[in-house]
This record gives sequence, C-alpha cells and structure tokens, in this order.
Amino acid sequence: MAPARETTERRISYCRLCASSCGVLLDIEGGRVQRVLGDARHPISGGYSCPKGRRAGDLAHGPDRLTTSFRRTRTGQHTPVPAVVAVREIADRLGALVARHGPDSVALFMGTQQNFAALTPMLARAWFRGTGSHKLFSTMTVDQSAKWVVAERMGTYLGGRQRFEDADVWLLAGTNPIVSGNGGDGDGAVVQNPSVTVRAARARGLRLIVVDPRRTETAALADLHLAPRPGTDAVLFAGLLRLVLTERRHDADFCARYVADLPALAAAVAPVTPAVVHRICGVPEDDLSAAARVFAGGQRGMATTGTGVCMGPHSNLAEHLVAALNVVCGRYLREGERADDRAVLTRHIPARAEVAPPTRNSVQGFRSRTGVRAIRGELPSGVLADEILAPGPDRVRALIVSGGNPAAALPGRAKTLRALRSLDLLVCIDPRLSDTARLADYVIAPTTMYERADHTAIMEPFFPRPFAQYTPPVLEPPPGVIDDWRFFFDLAAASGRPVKFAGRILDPRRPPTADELLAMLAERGRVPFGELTGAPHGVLAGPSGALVGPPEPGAAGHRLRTMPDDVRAELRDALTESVPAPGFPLRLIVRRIREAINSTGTRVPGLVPGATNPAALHPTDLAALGLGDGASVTVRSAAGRVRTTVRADATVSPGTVTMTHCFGSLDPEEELGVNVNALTGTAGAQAINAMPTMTAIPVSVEPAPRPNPEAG
Ligand SMILES: Nc1nc2c(c(=O)[nH]1)N[C@H]1C(S)=C(S)[C@@H](COP(=O)(O)OP(=O)(O)OC[C@H]3O[C@@H](n4cnc5c(=O)[nH]c(N)nc54)[C@H](O)[C@@H]3O)O[C@H]1N2
Ligand SMILES: Nc1nc2c(c(=O)[nH]1)N[C@H]1C(S)=C(S)[C@@H](COP(=O)(O)OP(=O)(O)OC[C@H]3O[C@@H](n4cnc5c(=O)[nH]c(N)nc54)[C@H](O)[C@@H]3O)O[C@H]1N2
Ligand code: SF4
Ligand SMILES: [Mo]
Repeated sequence: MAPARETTERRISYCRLCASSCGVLLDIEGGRVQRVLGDARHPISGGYSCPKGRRAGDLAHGPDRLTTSFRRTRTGQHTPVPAVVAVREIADRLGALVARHGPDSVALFMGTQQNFAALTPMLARAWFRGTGSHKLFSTMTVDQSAKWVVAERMGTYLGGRQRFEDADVWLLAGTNPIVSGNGGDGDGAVVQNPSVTVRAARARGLRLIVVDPRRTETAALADLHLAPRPGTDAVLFAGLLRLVLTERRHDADFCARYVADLPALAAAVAPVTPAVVHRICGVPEDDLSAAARVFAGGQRGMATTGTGVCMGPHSNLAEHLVAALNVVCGRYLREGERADDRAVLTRHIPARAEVAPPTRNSVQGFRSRTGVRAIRGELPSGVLADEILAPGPDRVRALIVSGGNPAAALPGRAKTLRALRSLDLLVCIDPRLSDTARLADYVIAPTTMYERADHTAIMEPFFPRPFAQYTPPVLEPPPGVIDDWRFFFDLAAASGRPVKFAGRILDPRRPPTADELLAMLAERGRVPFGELTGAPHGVLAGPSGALVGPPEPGAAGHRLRTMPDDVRAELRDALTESVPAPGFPLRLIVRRIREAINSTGTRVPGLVPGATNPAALHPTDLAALGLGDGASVTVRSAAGRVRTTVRADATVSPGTVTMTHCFGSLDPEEELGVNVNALTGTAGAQAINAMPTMTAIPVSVEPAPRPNPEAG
C-alpha cells in the first residue's frame, strides 16, 4: 500500500532576518518548512525574497539547530538542561555576583537578531533596567553610532526628513542596499525589494549618486558613481559642501532659519578644493563637480550612508559632513508639508518645524571605568573587552548575550575571546552553537522566527509607507525551546524584580502570552490589534493627514551647529594627516553578501558560495602580486593576520581588498572561512563613541604555502 501523502499547508508570515521584513508564504509539511516564497500579495515587498530568507527551513530544522538549553560542566562540556532550571541557576548566580560586586558587574549585549522581534528588545531592556547596571552594550556602537554623534554635536531638525518615494535625487555613500537592504536611516529608502525600488525610482526620474570604492550592485544602477580611496569620505563630503556653498547652490532660506553657523562651515571647508579632493580621495575633479551639481540641483532627496562611511577612520566627522550637506541643501520637511506618518502600531510623535539643539549628552552620560561615557544609555561595544579584562572592583563579570555573536563580530578577535573566556558567567541565547555560545556557561535555545508570534511595531521606520503586519506562530517549536522575551521575563521574575512593559508593571506570577504583550505594545497605534490580526498580508494604513506643525514658541531660536570646534579640529586632522602604513599597501573594506546576515546563514549547507569568505582583489593587483584566482595568501594588518584564499573581482577598486565579516569558527573541525576581526582592533577609535575602524584598514596580501584556519 502506498504511504498516505502528507498534506502541504501554506501559511502566510513575514521574514525576520533583516529589516526588510519581506512578506512570505511557507509550505509546511509534517511540521517542517519545505519551501519559502515571496508573498506577491504583500503590499510592500511585492513578492521579493532573498536567498537566505528562502532557506529559513534550514535555519529552523538544520542539524545545527539547538532544541534544548545547555549548561557547561566543570570539564567544559555542554550538557542539556531544561530552560526553567537554567533560568533559576542564572538568577542565583547573578544575584550572588551583584551582592558581592554590585550591579555594574552585570552586562547585557544586544545583537542584531534581537532587533527584528518586537518583544525581545523590550523585555531584555526591562530586565536590564531592573538590575540597576549601567553596562549596556549593543551592535549599534560597532555599526552606525556616528549618527548618534551627529545628533549630539549638530542637533536634530524635528520636522522630518525628505522621503525616497518623492525624491528626484538621492546619494548613497558606503552602503549597498541592493544586497544589504540598508540604504537610508529611517527615511524609507530602498529597504524592501531594493532592485525593483531603485529601478522604479530611476524610471520616474530620480538621479542616483553612489559613493563607494567598489563598483557595487547598487553603483551599477547609479547615474554617477564616485569611487574614493577607502577612508577618505570626510574629505570628499567637505569638498562637496565647498562646491555647493561657493556656487551658491544651497538652500539659503532653510539655512537662515535653522543654521547657527553657516559662515563657520563655509570657512572650514574652504580649503577643500576639487584639487585637494582629487589628491586625497583620488576622485576626478569633474566627477566631484558633477556630483555637487546633480545633488544640489535636485529639489528633493537626501544623502544617506551605511557602514562604509560609519566604520571608517574619521567616521564621526564624515557622517557629520554628510548631515551638513543635507542641511545646507534643506532636505527636510517644512511646516505645512505632509508629515512622516509611518507610526502605525507605535504612537505618532507630532513633527514640528524646529530644531532640537545639540545636547552633548554623552558629556554627562555614565562614565565607565575605561574613561568612556555612555551614549544614548549604552557603553560603546569597542570597550567591552576592557570592561571585562581590566582589573578593578567594577569590572564586568557576567554577560548576557541576546541575539548576537560578539565573539565573531567585535573588533580585536583575540582580545574579545580572552575577555569572554575570563567571565564568571556568560549566557548566550542563540538557536545555534555560535562562537559566543561555545564559550558560554549557559546556552539558552530560543524559538526561531516562524515559531513565534510577532508584529512590525519596531520595523515601522524602515517601511516606505504606513504599514503594519502581524504573524502568528506558523511552525510548531521543538519542545525544549522558549521565546527569547520569555527568558528575560522569567529571569526578572526569578530575581524577584518587577517587569515594566508598555506603561504597566507585569505580574511575575502570571506570565502574559506573546499576543497579550503584542496587543499592549500596539495600544497607542492607529490600527486596532484586532484589525491587524485579521489581515494576514498586513495593513496599509494610508495617510494619517498629519502635517508638519509650527515650532513651539520656546523653540523658535534653536539652531543647528554645523561646525563646532571639535568637528573643525577633526577636519583639519583629516586634511593634514599622511596615512602612515609602511608595509601595508592595500586597504581592506567591508562587504556584505546576500546569502548571510552577519553570522546567520553562514552555516546553511550550499547557501554561501564555497562556504567561505575569500579576499577579493582587482585582477591587476592579483597579477602584480603574482597570484592566481584561488591562491592561498596571508592577509596582514597592524593588528593581526589571517590565512585565506584570493578571488579576482573586477568590481573591487585597485588597491582595495574586500572580505565578509562574521565567518570563521572556534571549532577546529569546521571549515567556515576566517574571521576578519583578527585584522581589526580598537586602536585609533573615535572620540565620544569609541567607534573602532572596521573599514579602510591598511593590509598587505602575500602568497602563503596553503590555507590554514586562523589560530584561536
Ligand atoms: N570586521 C567587521 N566586523 C563587524 C562588521 C563588519 O562589517 N566588519 N559589522 C558589524 C555590524 S554592522 C554588526 S551589526 C555586528 C553584528 O554583530 P552580532 O549581532 O553580534 O552578530 P550576528 O552574527 O548578527 O549575531 C546574531 C546571532 O543571533 C543568532 N540568532 C538567529 N536567530 C535568532 C533568534 O531568533 N534569537 C536569538 N536569540 N538569536 C538568534 C544567530 O545564530 C547569531 O549567532 O558585527 C559587526 N562586526
Ligand atoms: N545580506 C545582508 N544584509 C544585511 C547584512 C548582512 O550581513 N547581509 N547586515 C545587516 C547589518 S548588521 C547592517 S549594519 C547593514 C549594513 O548595510 P550596508 O552599510 O549597506 O553594508 P554593506 O553592504 O557592507 O555596504 C557597505 C559598502 O561600503 C563600501 N565601503 C567600504 N569602505 C568604504 C569607504 O571607506 N567609503 C565608502 N564611501 N564606502 C566604503 C563597501 O564597498 C560596501 O559596498 O546591512 C544589514 N543587512
Ligand atoms: S532576509 Fe531576505 S527574505 Fe528575509 S526579510 Fe531580509 S531580504 Fe527579506
Ligand atoms: Mo549592523
């Protein structure tokens, strides 16, 4: 007799591996995902999905998926432990550490995969607040915290930013949204269905400028591509500002109303002529002039950046000058214009045509033992290793890692590993045995995205239009796992601490359901939770009718500071320094791939081509080094070295090397490329946010006998 055919069930959900939040259809058979398709009826992503999103079945059911939590024994082995027992033991150990060393001995690290779930960051922060510790870390401070520094030093215009959807020009610097879906920062630019979105914008007349040393997938779609030497964006943007101001292409009315110090800005950029830009950045003078003309000649549209600008040397300065370009061109919404109304599940914050002046809050923020201050309530992750390692009564002794993999992701790999190994207690919540989990005393196995209920409250700034979506769990989780948020709720309860959530205090004896929490979170939105749960493909909320309001009377005199003294000093340094890097003739730059988001996806069989992250160089550089495609090499920097193989890639500028981060494994049996953070360190970190340099790193590439996994 033929076996009965399993019935295939088609479920509707959305992917939560990156900010794109693509609508998907899942074919589920016998409790397993057989196929993931882009949801063509999804109003925002329109059927798009990417290679890693389509392999979600492997992420949920692959052999490396953890289906139970683990405790590390004295001999260093991980043995299974029920999550409830682990939570109780962790609460006891944290309690003992706090009693002995105080609350600042406990730290929380919030990683990338905590941020696409609505409830996890809320409950993690709620637990953390209850500890009384100041030692909060996230990936933002090894990513784009230059944007926070700009707000501190320049101030913020509160009327809102111009949008991609009705822009006639856009400049993307150091970002490759066709691959990363990064693009803007909260202006709805090119996050979803990026290739279609960019092509449609160009078809309606948008002119696209890309600033990137590599001819990226995004640069290939641009009207103008400037390829500066890595790490020279600050000078390039100073040069653009000079051209816009000297040719009087700026928005004089906006500047008169909202800028305190336009003459100071003009004076600071005056020496940065096209000839200077050509000398330092290698960008032809005519290309720079064309970019200034096209950008300032447009009526609407912004310059936005990604990691290529925010991880370089002078990252805070470069980001400041990009923001200054937007300001002098007046690329913000004015009083009476349609306001940004993408808050659908969250509370709408009225927009006003006024400036929040520079705060310099980080000057008053908690001062850590390493001398660095908190910014937006977080200590910079660049100092996490020192917070753990440097002796003293207030050092970090316990670290909870939520949805992150600092062992692989933080700069200065060897020191980071030493720090993580020296903790009294390391807890890692992760569905896989990441490098960080390998070192942990407790590994908590969580549900993965399709096994939990969720909605898009915290993803709203990434959508181009007011939109919201809810998903129920569409897969049955393995019996031994718990929702991420539930771990933090239970940990707070086991420590006897109340949990504050959405303006109320939750009863620790009566754990809420995920749906109850999601409903509370959406209480102040404009789409009722019931309507949301009844719309499986999501709700396009439509315009709210909100307009940009007039300034509050007390704010009429507030102005943006475009050239404070410390920014001027940084610009002087960027213009006068010679970049001394004897022995390191090449520059290593960041590069993301479609098949993985940081370490997520790197282990899915057959997904990443070659299951590795080779060093890519221009064919002329390879020829000059006498290397063929696939040759074994040693890549060396001032901080360390790795053995890897090379790949010829004509999109990489001569003089430049690309490698993708978050590869490599602490398991000597596992072949998974090499970890780029063996080549990075925290030397030369930026003032204020201690941002390390993670792109434009001076390196050399030399032939090596044969590949060999990195040491340690
Ligand atoms: N050299 C170099 N270093 C870099 C970068 C670079 O460009 N170059 N980029 C930096 C940037 S921008 C960032 S954001 C950081 C990334 O740093 P991290 O966020 O620390 O790194 P990820 O690999 O994204 O970590 C995500 C972890 O979450 C796990 N995970 C997946 N799904 C879930 C889930 O549902 N729940 C939980 N609890 N865990 C889950 C994954 O298995 C993975 O181990 O790296 C930084 N480091
Ligand atoms: N597929 C995929 N998507 C992702 C991620 C992923 O790992 N994979 N990671 C997610 C995360 S955590 C983040 S933070 C975002 C990041 O998103 P993006 O910032 O868009 O990241 P990348 O795609 O690495 O693009 C950075 C670009 O900067 C360029 N670049 C390097 N150095 C310089 C420089 O000195 N100057 C200039 N102007 N450009 C430079 C590189 O060539 C590269 O094209 O992407 C998110 N989305
Ligand atoms: S990982 Fe891919 S499928 Fe998932 S949301 Fe991001 S772009 Fe969409
Ligand atoms: Mo990131």
